[in-house]
Amino acid sequence: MRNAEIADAFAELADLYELDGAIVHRVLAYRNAATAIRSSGRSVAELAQAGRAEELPGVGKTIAEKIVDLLDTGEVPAAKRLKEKFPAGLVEITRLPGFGPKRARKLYDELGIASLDELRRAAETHVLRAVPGFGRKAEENVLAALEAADNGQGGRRALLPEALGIGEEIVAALREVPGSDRVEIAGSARRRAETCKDVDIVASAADPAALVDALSSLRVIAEVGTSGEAGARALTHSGMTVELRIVSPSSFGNLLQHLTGSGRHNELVRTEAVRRGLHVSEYGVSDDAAGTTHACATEEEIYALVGMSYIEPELREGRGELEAARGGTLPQLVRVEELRGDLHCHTVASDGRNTIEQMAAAALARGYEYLAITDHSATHGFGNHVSPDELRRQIERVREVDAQVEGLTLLAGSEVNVLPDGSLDYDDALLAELDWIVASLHTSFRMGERELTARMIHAMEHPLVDLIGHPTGRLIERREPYALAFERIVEAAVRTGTLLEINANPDRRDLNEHNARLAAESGAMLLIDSDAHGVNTLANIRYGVDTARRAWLTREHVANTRSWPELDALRKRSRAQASATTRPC
Ligand code: DGT
Ligand code: ZN
Repeated sequence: MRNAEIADAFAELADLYELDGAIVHRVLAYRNAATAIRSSGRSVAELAQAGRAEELPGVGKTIAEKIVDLLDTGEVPAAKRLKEKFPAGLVEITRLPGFGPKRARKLYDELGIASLDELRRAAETHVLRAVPGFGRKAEENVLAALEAADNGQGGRRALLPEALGIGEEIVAALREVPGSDRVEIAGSARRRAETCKDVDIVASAADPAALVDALSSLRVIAEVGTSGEAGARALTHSGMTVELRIVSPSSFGNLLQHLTGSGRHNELVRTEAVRRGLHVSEYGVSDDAAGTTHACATEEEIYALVGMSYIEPELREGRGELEAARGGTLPQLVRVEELRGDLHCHTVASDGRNTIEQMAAAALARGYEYLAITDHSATHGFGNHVSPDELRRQIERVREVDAQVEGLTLLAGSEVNVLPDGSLDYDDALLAELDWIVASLHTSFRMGERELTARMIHAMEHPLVDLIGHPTGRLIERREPYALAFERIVEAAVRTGTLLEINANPDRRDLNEHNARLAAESGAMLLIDSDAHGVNTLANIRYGVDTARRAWLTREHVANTRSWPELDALRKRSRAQASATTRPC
């Protein structure tokens, strides 16, 4: 059973428990476990069978046992029992945008609605508006959501750039409104998660109504649903929900901290506060014994009150950040300004849109010191490819442009396809003429785990391979990672001195934050690349930095925070040379 299937089973179990009115902790526990299982770089089925599932974050004894039950019988017993209690259609309703188990349960109790079809009929015949908490608007929203679901857009989570694009546009506009004070993105977008369900925005303003009016009149906004002094919920034309919340400046920090989440992080903060006799909420930090409430204008004050240093939003996932903040051992996270070059990009020679000259100029404009041109090799399976002769000419052209461009070291590279047997797509003599080699898998990745792992390790053992590109091959929300034994890949990376890429393409973000953290902790060196296919996508590097920050990485862990000579010196080929020259005769 694949991780995604196991994760789906636990996400469904969480929904069922919520339908059943279980306490929120239980529901959250299963949801967190589902997330950890989905994003694990290791086979959870294998871990569970070896009795080691509890090594996963958020998985304790109870959930570990349930995973084993699921593997043995194809079903979690508790889910089976609950499914007998609730019709299957009801679970589908909980997944509609604007719903959730509580509202679905209410319609089930009041009107007996137990399927999407029954829900559609109830909205069309206006029976829905009779239920408290549902009105004319709710009926319209239901029909819109059902239509979106029919078009295959239901329950869709947007990739980070879409959410940030909407969020940054709205924030910029609201900051211009007279009387607006602070306006910030919160929620998953502020934490720079891979995907976002909605865009959360927190603001403070002397005149909240003016802020809501300004939101309604923005071009991106299609309609505003509920709204009032405390904020508004709106929908963009692309179907994204925007939640705007407005507070007084004195407790802006409290609401921002609360709505930034994650839910798990907040829960842990609250638990820690309780140990100190404090209660943290979106309204303030209250001392029950003293009967006082401390409103916090900034998040720093909240963390200070519970005995911690400020925690960056990207770390707020309940992955050890509270302990580190208490102990003063939080990492100094890598920043996008610290990157000094990009070592993976494409030009018109393969499937890129711009020339070498244009890419070099764009890299210079970003302030980079170096750029590697790495077009695809011969057998990558799509677009133009670069034959050995063409590669020789491309190397010459790169050298020419390098001589012309002041202030940028332009490297002649290639993104070489790794063939099914682990060998590379050009012969060694040609590879030796290149300054920089990225090896990636683009074809034949439907292999068993053992073969695929061996294939990648074989490529890593090649003395000229500097970097493995997008090592796990996943596409966010679209394609599962290759069947790799990731721990063995990390071990090989450390042993051979091969760098591992965090590919910053927002569809990939590969390595993901879990694998990148594991790799760095194991002593592997990482490198953040844009994989740009044109001058505009060099800026995608920010999403790779987001992943690196969510993986707790500092500049030390990331090779391209170094100058080219420094990075060059730590490559395996330089090390091999050094040891060859110092070897005694
Ligand atoms: P998303 O929207 O699924 O991409 O992820 P978030 O993290 O943006 O979640 P969202 O929009 O539902 O809520 C924003 C934050 O508000 C969330 O990260 C934590 C906080 N929050 C919202 N509802 C609850 C709740 O019921 N319990 C707790 N502890 N926190 C909540
Ligand atoms: Zn959100």
